[in-house]
Amino acid sequence: MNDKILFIYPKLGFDVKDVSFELPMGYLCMAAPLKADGFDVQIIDQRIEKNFDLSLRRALKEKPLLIGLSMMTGQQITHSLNIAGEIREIQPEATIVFGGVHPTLMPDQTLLHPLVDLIVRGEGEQTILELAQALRSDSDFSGIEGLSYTHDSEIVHTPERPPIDLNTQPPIPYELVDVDKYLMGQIPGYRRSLDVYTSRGCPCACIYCYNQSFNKRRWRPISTERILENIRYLIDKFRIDSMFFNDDNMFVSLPRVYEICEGLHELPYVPVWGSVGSRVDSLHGCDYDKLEKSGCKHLYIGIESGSERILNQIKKGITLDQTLDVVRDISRTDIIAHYNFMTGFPMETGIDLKDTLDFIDQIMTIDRRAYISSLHIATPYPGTPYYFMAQEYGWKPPDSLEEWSDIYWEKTEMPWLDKDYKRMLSNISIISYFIDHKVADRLQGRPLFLAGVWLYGKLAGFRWKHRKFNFCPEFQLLKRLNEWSILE
Ligand code: B12
Repeated sequence: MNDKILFIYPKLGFDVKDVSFELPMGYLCMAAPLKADGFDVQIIDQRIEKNFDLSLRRALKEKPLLIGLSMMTGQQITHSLNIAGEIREIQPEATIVFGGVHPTLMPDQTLLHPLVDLIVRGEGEQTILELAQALRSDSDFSGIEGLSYTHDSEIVHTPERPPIDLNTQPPIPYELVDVDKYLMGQIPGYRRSLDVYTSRGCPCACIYCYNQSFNKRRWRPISTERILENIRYLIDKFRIDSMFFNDDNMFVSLPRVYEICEGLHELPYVPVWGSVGSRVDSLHGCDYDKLEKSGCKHLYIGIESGSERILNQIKKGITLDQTLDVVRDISRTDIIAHYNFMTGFPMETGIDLKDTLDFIDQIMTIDRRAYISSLHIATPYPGTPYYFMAQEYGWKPPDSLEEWSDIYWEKTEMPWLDKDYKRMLSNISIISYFIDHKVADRLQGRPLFLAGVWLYGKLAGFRWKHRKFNFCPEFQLLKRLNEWSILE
């Protein structure tokens, strides 16, 4: 009986060690129930593997029962399809299953691609287990929830699978990957950071986010006990000194966050931590003392716009006053806040843009240590209300799966942004890298780069202060630096 499951994590397109090499968490989560049921799971990460082709060929020799490939919207689609093509050439009879955010949200168009005939929609843990069991016993899989496939040239979608119970999943088998290769130094002074999840989903309605379709605005916390067990394991096994909570929205319930914070003190030692998904409305009134005492160092907070009108239109659910309260509160702590902003919505006027830039200045005046995450142009991703809104403003979505590979904020053509305006927004994005300390903080210990960044910071500061964003010939050089992976 063949019980080999092979998961391959395709490159993302922006693959920089220490910056974007995060654990293939989707695969690790799916491997947990598979392993518990006796399946032999192998994970190959194209970003990490020195000789990827050789590793792939070796793994295929074992004739896996099922091969899984992930797809996030963007370049990962091309890499995923290239790998599928290679597998088909070597082993035409292989069962290849695609999963992840993109196939879940665009199953019909994805299935039109000749290399795709089977998709797992949504959370994969239970669906892949049932599919693997069906394949192992050579039985029919048409009764399994959460699948989309082609049958006699017809597309079939089985009913949607209800969300899984996150608290009854077997422990995540991290040892299936070489964890050392994923340890990162995201917090200055700490080199052994990994991602941890404390919940899935988000109840909010932001129009640019995948959550409304993917998680149906449901928020599901993992029990504090399990979270702490997971962290204890990461400490014991991999000696992590830091961690990033990568949830969509970690702070939905402050009492739960405080409970996690208190629990951290019971561990052999407390790793410092950051959180990627934090909202102003949830943080409003937060007891930061509790967070700091438990090792909190960084919080990423989505503000998106300095225009109340735009905040309302994108259904962000926060106000500028609320935001300033949070900025003031955090400025009194040692926590570094990363404030995220977006630009380029079709309803955004020059005045809204100016309001956003002015608001950023206001934040930086209140909190001189705050980081401003580089401003990106909002992108109409599948499954978001913005995907439909953008079409009302004349945006044409890609006609095929391959074309989704080119959807990325810098590349995507938006009819409401003329060439010069779009270039200016891209320039603002690059300049915003340098208006705070974030790049310099990351470059501690690399004096030559640091000097260059300090020097360019002066020019960027001048440009920012005088809003001179149109003619920036120095960006060719900066693009090269980016390729050398020193920017956040
Ligand atoms: C970590 C992360 C990253 C990492 C990369 C991930 C990695 N492994 O290294 C980094 C930081 C590099 C990254 C980059 C980007 N990301 Co990102 N990222 C995430 C984040 C926060 C967590 C991903 C994760 O591990 N989730 C936990 C696991 C358990 O969930 P999962 O991966 O979805 O997997 C489950 C299912 O999807 C399914 N599944 C997944 N794969 C497969 C495969 C098979 C075969 C099967 C059966 C099932 C299956 O089963 C899994 C278990 O239930 C998500 C948001 C989120 N909370 O998920 C955004 C998210 C995936 N990112 C997103 C985006 C937009 C980006 C960027 C484009 C952002 C940008 N503007 O630069 C870039 C991509 C740049 C590029 N081209 O390289 C979007 C994707 C939208 C879309 N339509 O695809 C998300 C959803 C964020 C959002 N709110 O919109 N990201």
